Amino acid sequence: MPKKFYVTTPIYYPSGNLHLGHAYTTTLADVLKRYKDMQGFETFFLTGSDEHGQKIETKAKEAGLEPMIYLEDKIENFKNLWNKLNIDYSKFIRTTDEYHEQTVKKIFSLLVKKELIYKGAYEGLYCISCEEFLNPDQIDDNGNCKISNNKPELIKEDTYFLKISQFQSFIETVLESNFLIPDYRRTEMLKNFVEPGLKDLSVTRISFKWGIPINEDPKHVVYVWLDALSNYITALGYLQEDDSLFKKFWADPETEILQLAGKEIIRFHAIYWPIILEALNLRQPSHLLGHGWILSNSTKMSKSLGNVIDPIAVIDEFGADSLRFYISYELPTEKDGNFTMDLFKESFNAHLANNIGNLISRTNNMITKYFNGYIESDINDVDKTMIDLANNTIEQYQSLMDQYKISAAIRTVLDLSAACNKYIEETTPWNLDKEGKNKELATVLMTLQRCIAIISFLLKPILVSNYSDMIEQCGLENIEISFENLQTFKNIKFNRLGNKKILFQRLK
Ligand code: ME8
Repeated sequence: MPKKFYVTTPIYYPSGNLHLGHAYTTTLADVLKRYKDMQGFETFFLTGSDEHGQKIETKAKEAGLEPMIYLEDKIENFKNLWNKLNIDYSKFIRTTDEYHEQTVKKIFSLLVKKELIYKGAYEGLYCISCEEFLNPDQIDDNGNCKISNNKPELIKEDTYFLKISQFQSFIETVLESNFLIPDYRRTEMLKNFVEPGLKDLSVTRISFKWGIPINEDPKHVVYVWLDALSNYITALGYLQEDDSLFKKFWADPETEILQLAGKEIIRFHAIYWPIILEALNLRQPSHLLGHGWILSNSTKMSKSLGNVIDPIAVIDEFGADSLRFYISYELPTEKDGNFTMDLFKESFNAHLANNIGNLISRTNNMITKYFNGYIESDINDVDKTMIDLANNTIEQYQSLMDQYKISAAIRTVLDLSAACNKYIEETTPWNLDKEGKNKELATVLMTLQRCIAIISFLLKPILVSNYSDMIEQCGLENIEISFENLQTFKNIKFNRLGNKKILFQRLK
């Protein structure tokens, strides 16, 4: 039985167009999904849109449209972006999908039956942009929400509460485990939200309509978090007639479940979501990867602040792979990162053009020049030191990817490529040719060819569009490559080099 991997992104608000921040999380999920595919896992990758709530209702009204009409365009745009970015999701969930709405009602009723939901009244300051009630420490000196910069509204209304407070010690145990990564986020959560004491969560509203009306009291609509978080299981068929995906990708304790979320919503995924799952007697995800923000002029790139980069513009000008590379390599998840066009171009030139592109081009030129594109020698006639280094890289790369450390994994590949470029300088194949040392020349070039195949394969989850060109050029078109057969090359035999195309041309 193949191992199973389920990966999710947050479902994004269609209150505006998606920007680089959304492309960031979704690309990371896609890279990990593709990596697991390469390892032979059976995978499922979920993304989607979070369509209820006051913010969407207001936006639609401003546009003079019914919410569903307003949403059509936006969702088209979401899917268009994922298509352009080569995002290979298995399912796109919309919280307005009928099956999702019906299941959320069932979840609500189940929680009522378990006496984990009760009716009360709420008074507090609500940030519409973040769709959450704010604690005093989430408000700045001017009375604005620290994240969105918007003025919160005073709201006083009847609401149903979820008894979060009852799960204090449960959540302490969850956060003391290795569920939330990186480590330091656990301490943050415990210190800021759990230690002060968990407060019950308001899960319904009555002052607007754009949510899921509950069966028990239809003037109340479930909004944002209970609705949104449930998507991770409703999409798989939880409490529905066909729940085979749910059984396979969630209920099975063997499935590796990874959820990704930006740091501003870790609290919902690391506290409320585990509690909802526990309340429903369901297993926990294996890991929640909480990542930092892409900043723009040292504040969060965000729709409400209007300081966003449009990923479509970057893809149209430079191609999807270059953006996928920048995101995966230059923006490690442990900290906040920056994106400017200058940084983007510098990174592209240093790593893709000057390091990898250059290695491929000079190696292939020499194989063409000295051997007419095909080296006739024993596949084992290679430089052992270099091959050991390459095999080490394969191991290290997998170990880092298994810990979801994508940037560090890519670093190992870039280092191997740099070592190959250095190997060319040291062995000077042009001198070996001049001196008539044909056997040595063949060994050097065969070693490089093998390393390039390894480099290409390891970058396959990131450089999705260029991969086939990289492989074709090095003479491995239609040859099955896997992690196992890369270690020995027993089953990999190079053909004559394929058509040459310039890969990763330097950007001005
Ligand atoms: O929060 N840097 O939706 P949302 C990095 N619907 N990542 C960023 C980012 C930035 N500057 N800006 C956005 C919601 N993101 C809810 C989620 S899930 C059950 C409900 C990414 O449209 C990051 O993943 O505001 C962040 O958590 C998410 O987009 C927020 O998207």
